[in-house]
Amino acid sequence: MASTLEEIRSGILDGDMHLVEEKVQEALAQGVPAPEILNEGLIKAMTEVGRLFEEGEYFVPEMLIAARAMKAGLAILKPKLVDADVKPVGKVAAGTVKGDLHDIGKNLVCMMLEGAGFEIVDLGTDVAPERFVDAVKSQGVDIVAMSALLTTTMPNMKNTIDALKEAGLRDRVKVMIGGAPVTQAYADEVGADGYAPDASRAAALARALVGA
Ligand code: B12
Repeated sequence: MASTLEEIRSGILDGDMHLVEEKVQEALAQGVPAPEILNEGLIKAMTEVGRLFEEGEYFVPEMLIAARAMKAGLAILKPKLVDADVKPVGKVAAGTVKGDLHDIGKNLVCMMLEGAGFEIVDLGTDVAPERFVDAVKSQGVDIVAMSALLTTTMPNMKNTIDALKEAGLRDRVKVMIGGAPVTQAYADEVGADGYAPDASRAAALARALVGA
């Protein structure tokens, strides 16, 4: 018979949020510690989702519904994790840069990062450089994650990095960038710490940037 943690994992892979909610409750009632449910259930399943996406077995819709199921489980688990004093792997301020309203990819990245154990400060879309700077100043952020889908808004990634430098904050945070027109070469050119082509690799990159 499958263990409850296995059922949570397969519920996430199938995108079955109701099953995931039910099984997370069941695991808690069985006395499985919340950090174990997080690591062996939710994060392990999202790692597998990322692998399936990279291998071309899952596409964006499968990834979105898996992430939604993971979030449903995480919502039940969160208060217990606070009780157990589980610290997130790191804090990420994520946003689509100024002038750009595309947020599907950015939201997917946020969900995968959450699935990888990060706390997310989602700044939304059309985020001006000074708003990223404020988030770093006031929220103890470890990583700034910027998304751009328009070639015309990509320069705002560099403008944000410059604003972080001007505010004397550049050494305090890692900067990662992505979005369809963005490349590793562009990341190198603007002085970002990392680039990833998709949400699954964004999660792996973020963990590497904080040394997790
Ligand atoms: C959906 C869409 C829209 C929707 C956006 C809805 C929304 N809520 O996001 C609407 C209709 C609003 C829209 C508007 C416009 N759009 Co539009 N849009 C698209 C479309 C079809 C899909 C984008 C998308 O969601 N892809 C799916 C997601 C999952 O992929 P993704 O965003 O690339 O994200 C992945 C990776 O890039 C990466 N990633 C993303 N962000 C980050 C961040 C980090 C840190 C990391 C590590 C990784 C990462 O991970 C993600 C998941 O795997 C694209 C075409 C395309 N094929 O890209 C055009 C496209 C981006 N749009 C385009 C244009 C021109 C526009 C408009 C200017 C049109 C107009 N004349 O009004 C406006 C601009 C509005 C604005 N100011 O932003 C052009 C851009 C051309 C260019 N070279 O700049 C495109 C390429 C269409 C085209 N072929 O012409 N658009």
